[in-house]
Amino acid sequence: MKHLVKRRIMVLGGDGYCGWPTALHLSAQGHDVAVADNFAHRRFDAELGTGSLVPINGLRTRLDTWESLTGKGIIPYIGDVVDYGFSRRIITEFRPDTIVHFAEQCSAPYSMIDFDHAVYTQTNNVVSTLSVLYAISQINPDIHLVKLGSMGVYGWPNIDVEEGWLEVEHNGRKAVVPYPKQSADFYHLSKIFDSHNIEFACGAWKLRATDLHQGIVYGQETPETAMDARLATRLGYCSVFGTVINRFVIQAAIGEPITVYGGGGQGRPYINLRDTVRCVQLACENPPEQGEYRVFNQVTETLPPMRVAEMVADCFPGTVIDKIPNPRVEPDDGYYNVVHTKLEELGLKPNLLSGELIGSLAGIVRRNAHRVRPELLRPAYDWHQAA
Ligand code: USQ
Repeated sequence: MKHLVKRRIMVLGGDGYCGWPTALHLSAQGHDVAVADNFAHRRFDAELGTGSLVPINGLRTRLDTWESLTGKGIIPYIGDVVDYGFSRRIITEFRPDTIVHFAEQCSAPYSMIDFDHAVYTQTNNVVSTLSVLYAISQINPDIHLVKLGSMGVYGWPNIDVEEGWLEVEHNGRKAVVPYPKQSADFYHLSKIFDSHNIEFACGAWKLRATDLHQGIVYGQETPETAMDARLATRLGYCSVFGTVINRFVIQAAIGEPITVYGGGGQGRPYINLRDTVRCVQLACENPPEQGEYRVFNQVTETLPPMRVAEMVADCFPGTVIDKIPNPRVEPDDGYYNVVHTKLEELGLKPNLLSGELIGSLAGIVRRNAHRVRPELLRPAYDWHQAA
């Protein structure tokens, strides 16, 4: 059995959908954990009138509950990592050996609302990563940055999506180059800029980083959050913050039609929340060499949205699948195949979408069905035109 190297891990964005369960999971594994958050997602909910289907507690209550149940303390830092002074302060104080960076605006539809939301998304995301890169390089270049990227940075090329790099032959010469990046919205473009900035900093300043290109996360419970209702993580269901599998299960469980955008015929990449927290743990516990920029495709399976809709509908007889005009600019059909072996080589055992997982999510939905505002289920923004 592998001996645990106890690490000091700071989770930026540690109050969010993925960040909070990740912080708990790392703490449960025996690591010393701190979280930093500026509560941006709670502000987006106030701005748009959206919210979590499952009630969520404030960070203080969450941390106190975790400590009372497990005896493990997690240190909170409240602030914005876009602020370079804040980034420097928390790294100096907590002295992490690993920083997990989730602290970005996470929604493609949010980034496409209008000019202000596009500018906010790109400024917030790109500058937060620059701030962390500069702080690491100035304070302790040995720190391993584990950065949440996105599978959406690869677009939908008509060839296999490789894990970070592509071997090309051009005019008789061969090279291994970063896999071409293309994207369909300003949010995913921000992740592309992040990747280039991180790769540059690893080369120029000899930092070490893992870029986790994560697929579409679904699910709401992990073993740690399921210990107590006060530890619950958010479950978005609106068209801006709800991710597709969660939305389809919520729609079907409350008797609303499942909204497949366009034809829904092309594959998309997915990962269960339980696997997200495990992947981040594996990345933290197996750091790259100094100066190395590493890419993992954090995805466990690919399915077309229409196939997901059918799997969900099979669990709820009588469910209507409603193909509605696609508010996004994205292909409806075509080849999509993703290589994702590196995390499995490190020990990930994927939880694949199944009737059982759909059923357990549906149970959570039914307990909170009275909180759904059905009008938030329909797409609110169209990105065929600049607003
Ligand atoms: N979709 C539907 N019906 C719906 C909602 C979505 O057909 O009611 C379709 C969309 O058209 C899209 C797919 O489902 O093709 C996924 O949409 P999504 O909203 O679940 O996910 P997306 O906007 O791609 O973004 C999400 C997360 C983001 C993360 C990304 C990973 O919000 O933070 O980076 O998944 S990935 O998609 O691999 O880039």
